[in-house]
Formats: sequence, C-alpha cells, structure tokens
Amino acid sequence: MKKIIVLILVTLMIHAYGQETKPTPCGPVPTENQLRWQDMEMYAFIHYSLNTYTDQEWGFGNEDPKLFNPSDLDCRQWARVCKQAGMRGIIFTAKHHCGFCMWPSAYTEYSVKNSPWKNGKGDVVRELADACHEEGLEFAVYLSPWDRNHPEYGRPDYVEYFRNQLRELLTNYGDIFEVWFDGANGGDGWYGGANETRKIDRTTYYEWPETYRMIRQLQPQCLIWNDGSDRGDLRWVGTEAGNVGETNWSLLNHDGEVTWPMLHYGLEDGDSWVPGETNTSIRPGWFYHETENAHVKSLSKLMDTYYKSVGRNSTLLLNFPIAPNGRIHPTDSLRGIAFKKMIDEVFKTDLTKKAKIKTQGNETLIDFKEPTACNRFLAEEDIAQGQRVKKFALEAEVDDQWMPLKDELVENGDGLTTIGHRRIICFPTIKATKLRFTITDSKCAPMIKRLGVYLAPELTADIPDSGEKKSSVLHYFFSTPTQMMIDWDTEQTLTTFRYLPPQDTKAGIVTHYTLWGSTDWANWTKLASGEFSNIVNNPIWQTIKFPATKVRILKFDADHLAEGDRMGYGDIEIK
Ligand code: FUL
Repeated sequence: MKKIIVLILVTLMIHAYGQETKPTPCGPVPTENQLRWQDMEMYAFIHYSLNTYTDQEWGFGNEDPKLFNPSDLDCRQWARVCKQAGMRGIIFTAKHHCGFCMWPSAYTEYSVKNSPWKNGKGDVVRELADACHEEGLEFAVYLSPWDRNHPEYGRPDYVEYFRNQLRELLTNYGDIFEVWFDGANGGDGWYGGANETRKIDRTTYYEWPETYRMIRQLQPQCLIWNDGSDRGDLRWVGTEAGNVGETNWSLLNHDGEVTWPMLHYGLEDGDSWVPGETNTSIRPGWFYHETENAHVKSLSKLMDTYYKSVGRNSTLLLNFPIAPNGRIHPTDSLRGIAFKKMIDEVFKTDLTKKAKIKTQGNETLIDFKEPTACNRFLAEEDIAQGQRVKKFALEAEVDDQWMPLKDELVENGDGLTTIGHRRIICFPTIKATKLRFTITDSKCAPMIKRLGVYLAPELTADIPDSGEKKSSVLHYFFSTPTQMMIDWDTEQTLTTFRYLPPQDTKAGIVTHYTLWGSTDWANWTKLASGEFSNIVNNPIWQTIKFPATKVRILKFDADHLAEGDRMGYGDIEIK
C-alpha cells in the first residue's frame, strides 16, 4: 500500500513538473536546421565568375571561358579572411546568371574545364570546400536558376540540366549548409547563340517541389533559400542594402503571395517559420570592380549593418568579391577583420554581470547601484519556443529621473518591437543607475533567454568611406519621358557617364540604355548601350565607360524601365 502511495505521489510530481516546464505552444517554431543556422549569425558570400574579368555584374552568357585565368587564386586566403572577419561559413557563386560553372560540371562545356587556369584541370568549388573544412567553416552554394548561356533555358530540358548540376554540387563536396536560388530573370541572354529574350513562369517552370525533394534526400541538414517562388526555409529581406525591418517576425504563410512588407518585416500571424537572411556586399557591387576600390564600406557602415541585421533577429550574409588575381582585395579583408574586432570590442563586457537583476511578471529591473555608462541593450528570446514578444519598453534612471529610451537607428517610432533570436537597441551614451525592461505586448507568455547591456566605444579610428559624391549641377532636361539631354555650352572630352537611379521607388529606374553624343544637335554618335544589371535590387551608382569622345550634348535613352513609363534619376555624373 505504502509503495502504491509513493508511486502515485512520484507520478503526480513528475506530471506537475512536466506541466510547469513544458512551455505553452505559441505558433510555429524553427526546425533544428533553422536553429543551428540562426546561431551562425554571420557568414560570407563570395561572388566570383567571368564577370570578374569583364567588369560586369551580370554576364550575358557568351563571355569567353578563356578569360578565366587568375594568376594567384587562393581559396585558403578567402577562408582565412572570412574566418577572421567573424564569418562562420561561405556561400559561393558556383554558377551565376551567365551560366559559367566554377566546377568542371559533366553537363556543360561552359566551365573552368575550358579555361586556361590550371590547364582546365582546376575546380574552384573543390578548393573552396576544402579550404572551408580546413578552417572549420561551413560551406554552401549559390546556383543560379537563370542561365543566360544554356541553349535549352526556358524549356523542360534545362530544368533537368539544372537538377543534374545541383546533384553534382550536393554529392561531391561534403556537407552543404544552404543552397541559394536567386530569383533574378532579366529575360534576355545568349542562350547558345539564340541571343533572345526568354520568359518563364517562376511559379511553375523550375518544378521546385521535385528539386526540394532531391535536396532533402541528398543533404537533409541543408537549408533552402529561394526568392519569389516555392517557399524555402529562409527568406530574402527585400533589399540588398543590409537591413531588415526593426519589426521582424520569423514567420510567413506557407502559401500565397509574398509582398515586399512581408519580406522586410515577416508576418506576425504567419503559419510557417521562415526567418530572414540579410544579404549585402562589403562594396557597392557584388562582383569586383576596380572603380569601387575606394568605396569599400566603412567600419561604421558595417556596424550599422550588423545592428540592422543580427541585431534585428536576422543573420548577416556579407559578400566579399574576389579580385581578378584570385584573392580578396586587401582593403576588403582589412575592413572585414576590423569589423569583427569592433563587434568583439562592443560586446566584450556585459554590464548586467555586475548588476542586481530582478524580474517580476513582465518587468525586469537591472540595478547597477551606481551610475554606469552604457549605450547598447540586448535581448534574446528562446526562439525554440516560438517568437512571442510584440512590443517592449526600455527606461533608464539617470540622476534620479526615469527616462524612456528608444532605438536611435529607427527613424519613426521608438523601434521597440519584436525581439526573436536577438535584438540590439542602440541609444546615446547615458550614465544610468538602473534600466527597466518591460514587455508590454506578446503573443503568449514571453520566454526571454538572455539580457545584456554594453558600452560601445566611439568609432574614433573609423576608416572613412569616401562614399558616393553628388555631381556638380549639370544642365539637363527631358526631351521625352524616356530621354534625357545634357547640354554644355562648350565641347568637352568625355569618357564616363554615371547614373544613380531613384532611391525610394522602382518607378523610373532605367534598366537598359543607349548613350549618344553630339557636338551640333544634328549628328549623333552612339557612345554605349547595354543593361544596368541588378539595378532594381541594388540601386547603386552605375558607370558607363566609353572611348574618349569630344561632345557638347549627351543624349541618354531609357530603352527599358523597371516600372512606370517615365525615366527617373537620383543623380548624374559625367567625366
Ligand atoms: C541578386 C543577383 O542578381 C546579383 O547578381 C547577386 O548575385 C545578388 C546576391 O542577388 O539578385
């Protein structure tokens, strides 16, 4: 009898304990793979292809493989730099939109095997995968679904080709932590000599469900990044500028359209866990351009990017382009390493360790007992239990007065909304005796895992970013909604035309252009024509170089606009 009572008591205790510790379910939760990925926090992108040798962002697909002949290709240098820059893995452009394969694929001749590099015996994917494994970094691949070289692109045979290539990458190079399927599809391309525009239906053409099944089978731990079609495991944050919304839910709906606000802010009531990955480049472009050597992002810009990505419940995918010699340029590597050093410096001393912390209900009081200089606040939710917090307040006691704090990186409102994996709030340096953190709204009982308070040093030794200078005022006017005229009173010898697209809207962005010059308004010489690759997602300055020409008037024709029917511009520069 005694034994039975003890047994009942123990059972009841286990039951009660189990009930107490088992959190209430609160909407979708991440998979093990997504949790592991989120903990990586920062990893690198590497953009390297024939574009590196043609000074382009998007190759057309007819570039000669013989151009690929780096003198000093060193994947170990890439891996070392990325590791020292705090990156936990590398995603490599195994194939960009031009279709050139950085590994000797058995399914095409358009690859390193027909380049002079290592007499066609080289394999960049292999060298990088090995270098990553040696440095303890994870490895992943970018395989562009759009292929401007392949003759069958747009037809069913190409989809099989694409899958064959993916299988090669997923079976020959060890563990792959992520596959990146970019959604870009400009339409026109070489396509085996057809040289035409091919349109596909992004929702059906690639037959993604079948491809996803293959990935899950070959690499069960691999995450799928897919932009604008079947929902992958991760989402793009809607910009390549390096910031996600200050409100950032790791949720989307499994089905239905994904609008820009959903990409940027997530969806509070989404039915699936699809966290945001913030991708940006350490330079304006994704590929290396010598003209951008003076525009490598400054340390303060990189820190801003860190706070607006990792500090907003996202990961940071930071791109390092490879220079034509086959290495990361010294300016980029030094900046990347300085970036990591600065992150370590900011988060070296958690000031809460010396404070008295008291939590009552949804309010936590951090009592430093004496005025303590601080300017960063950090909070983390236990996202394994879902993302719960909708809104919070942060107050500081300074000179016996309580004052509200806000996120100084947010323009509208106080920015104190979602938390998720990690939220970092930046505020001006104050000497606080106490801080009070109150969760004011949440979907279910909040589950905060960690709080931290820090004092970030001033960036006195920042490396200045020479930035993008505004042009001198030029005399220009629109002769038609898609034609801009620029007139000097005198003749000039010109070599360069630079176009900054409108910054806040896609309407009016020129994607394809023709540039003409004249000395008399009657006879026009075509100076250049082409496309501004990737200008919609990355609306940076675009440079058109042409042979030195004496002109008085320039005519800039918008042959195609991203949206709308009237060309727009942010700025123009002519040299
Ligand atoms: C974009 C592409 O079109 C760019 O070339 C680059 O690869 C970037 C990461 O994604 O959408």
